[in-house]
Amino acid sequence: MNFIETMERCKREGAVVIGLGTSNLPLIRYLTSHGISVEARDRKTEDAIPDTVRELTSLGASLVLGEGYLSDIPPRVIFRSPGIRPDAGGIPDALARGGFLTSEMELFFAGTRARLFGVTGSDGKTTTTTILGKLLALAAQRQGGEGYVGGNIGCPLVDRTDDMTDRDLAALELSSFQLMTMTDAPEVAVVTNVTPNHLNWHVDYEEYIAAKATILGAGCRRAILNYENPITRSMADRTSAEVVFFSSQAIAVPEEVTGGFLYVKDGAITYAKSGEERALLPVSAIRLPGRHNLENYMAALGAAMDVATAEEMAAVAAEFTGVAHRIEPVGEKRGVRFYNSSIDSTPTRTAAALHAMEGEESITLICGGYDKNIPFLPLGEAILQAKNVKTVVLTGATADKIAAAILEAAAKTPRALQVLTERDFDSAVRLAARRTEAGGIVLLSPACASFDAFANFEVRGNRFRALVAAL
Ligand code: UMA
Repeated sequence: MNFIETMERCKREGAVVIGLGTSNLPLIRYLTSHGISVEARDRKTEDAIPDTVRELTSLGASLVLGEGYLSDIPPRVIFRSPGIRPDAGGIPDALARGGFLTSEMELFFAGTRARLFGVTGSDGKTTTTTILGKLLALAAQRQGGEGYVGGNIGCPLVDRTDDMTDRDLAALELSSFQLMTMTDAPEVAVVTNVTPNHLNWHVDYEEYIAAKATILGAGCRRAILNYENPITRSMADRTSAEVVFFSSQAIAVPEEVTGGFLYVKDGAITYAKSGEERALLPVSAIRLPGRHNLENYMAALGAAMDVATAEEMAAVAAEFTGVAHRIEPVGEKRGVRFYNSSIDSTPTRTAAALHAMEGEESITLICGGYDKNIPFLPLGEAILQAKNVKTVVLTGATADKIAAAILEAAAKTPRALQVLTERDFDSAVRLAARRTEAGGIVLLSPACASFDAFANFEVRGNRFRALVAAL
């Protein structure tokens, strides 16, 4: 259904909105402002979300809360929030009876006049989207429009739909949860890389990969794919869009690449196509550390290169020093420096953070958190390979699993490494501080989500910052 058909049906029948969080509250405001009556559902009870209940009641929404929130769903237009599986509870039954499943993001895609640039991947989404958003903002302003940044990064855009014009450019971070049921793709799509993640939510790794590949579906005109990741490389076969590969490792355009290719040549990120080359940005202009950030820049530049100028790319690189909670320096005590990388919720993110800190002498790593059933052996291996990691302090629900993975990896690559466990987060941070000598670093890079002890990674990172300040 297109935007007008969806809105018309909502106006006739009313809409059902399931999940009352960051994505769907602005959606409900938007729908009700268009005269649509909303039935709002969530597994939480009224006591857990009193402010939300008050607001929704004042907007005239009816509420179905707590146990049974997925039963007897009326067969109308049904909006699910990203965290709710499309096959949860009574959703399939409502669809079988004529309901239509969609989402805040899908309605935004259908309704906006802005040009859409989507970014997905297991790691690097937020930084790539942030860089891309800055490039698009400069490019949009030059043409009299506005740049927007939204999606999984924490900012829904549906309530801005009506204000947008075709001079606007939007950078969207899209998660597998959002993409899974999308039928539209953005004009330009980036897949940074794909490694196992969210395996406690997706049925299996195949479903996760397929969800990510949705970003390359109908409507996508250009795909920016990581050449060094086998899964994203093979995604070129799953799209009819023009493919541009990027590689942080290639020293020349590989023979089999026939389309566009981004790589580092003579110290600059360079775009090569059909024998012609264009230098986009000197690598030395990038102010973020590590190969993964070079890749984030390549992906963002590849996505923006038709709208942003080389001057705009240089201006963004000169100004951008990183995203909060991502290898963020948060203080120095007794000669020990503390870095908050609370956003690292997967083993690959932690491996990337360790990679970025290669030049450091001595690191105490704080690791562990909520259990998403991700295999931890790659984390164990990354920790053992990073010779400057002298101590690991394990915390949270996954502490024992990570300890076992480190032991397993150590059987293959033995070396001296102190592994301590302190289940409570605050005590773990204090222990890490005590065990680190002047000149060393304490790095919070949990390799896990935060939900075992915190509302989200930002709360965890802020707690870390506060604990460091109080040391
Ligand atoms: N809920 C249910 N039943 C469920 C799941 C959730 O009733 O089975 C309810 C919860 O009680 C809660 C509401 O739904 O009240 C929350 O919805 P949600 O968990 O779907 O999340 P939102 O608050 O709408 O936030 C979502 C993203 N969260 C998830 O995908 C889990 C946010 O990404 C995103 O910033 C926001 O939309 C923007 O619109 C967070 C995230 O962790 C940061 N994303 C994952 C990641 O990046 O790894 C995918």
